[in-house]
Amino acid sequence: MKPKIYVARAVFDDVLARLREHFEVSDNPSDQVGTPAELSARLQGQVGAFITGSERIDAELLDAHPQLKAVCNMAVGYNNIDVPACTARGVIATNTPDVLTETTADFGFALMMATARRIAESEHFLRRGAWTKWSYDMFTGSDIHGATLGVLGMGRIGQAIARRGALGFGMKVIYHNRSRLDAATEADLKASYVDKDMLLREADHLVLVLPYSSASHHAIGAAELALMKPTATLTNIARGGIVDDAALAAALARGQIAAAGLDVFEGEPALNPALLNVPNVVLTPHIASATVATRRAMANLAADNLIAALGFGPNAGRPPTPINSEVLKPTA
Ligand code: 8YV
Repeated sequence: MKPKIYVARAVFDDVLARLREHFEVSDNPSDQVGTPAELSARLQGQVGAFITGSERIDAELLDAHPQLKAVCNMAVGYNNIDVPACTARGVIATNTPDVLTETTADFGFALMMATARRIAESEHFLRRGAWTKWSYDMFTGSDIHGATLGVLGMGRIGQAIARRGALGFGMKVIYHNRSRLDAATEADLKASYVDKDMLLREADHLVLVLPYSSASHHAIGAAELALMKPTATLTNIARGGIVDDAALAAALARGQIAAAGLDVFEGEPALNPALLNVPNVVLTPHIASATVATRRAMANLAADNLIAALGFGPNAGRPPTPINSEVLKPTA
């Protein structure tokens, strides 16, 4: 008899078919995001779960399902998974790094540019029929080329954004991260390490690419926004909760910074309504990794992880991208 797994959200048919070769699959073709109780009910008897960032895996859920052996996230960020709780119970958790790096960096750059050059705001103006004449200062924004790019969180995606800024647009790149990059990588990216206050004070365009944790909760709030230049832009493609959205909406409304681009929100898919009332913000629904090719790569990597974690396929027992590899049996 095949082991049972739950695929918590709709996903590509061929990826489901790959999973069905090895497992008895329960899926969710309606793509409803279940409540924690519904997720728990669907996990009855399942040894593996294919999840996305919308499904929360915590100690209570794991305790209710001692048969669960693997939770495989179709996302690089894994703040939806209590990893220590998984590790303590011998449950392998996996994510999907690397396959989305360049796509997500493209989007971060695009959102930063749309924000600085007021693309969404001017399109709304045009669509509502408000364009009657050309004016010298109509929708004047700020330059990207030659400006100072600030990157908060210099992991894989942060570095890919820095590379675009330095090599493609002649930007001066400064960054802040928990740990400093080695000198060779800094030289390659033409990026200079600065403390967080300096990053906030100096950046013309600040992009957030750090993981969410209790330590990064509201890393950008009223005090941090107050340090930024009134001409600066802020782009968040990381996670909701890293920015205090209420403080940001207030700062945008009073012109404390010029504009913001947000792909992620506190409590998403709900939005702080104050953000809808300020014109100088570009809002997108968490789509930074959303190209067909990348979503396929993410889904296939999550499936590879689940297949291997449950002892099947060429990598049986060795999922390619584990988060808590200490749970895996040592190789002989
Ligand atoms: C996902 C993301 O689309 O990978 C991540 O961490 O934020 C996005 O690429 C989202 O989390 C759905 O799982």
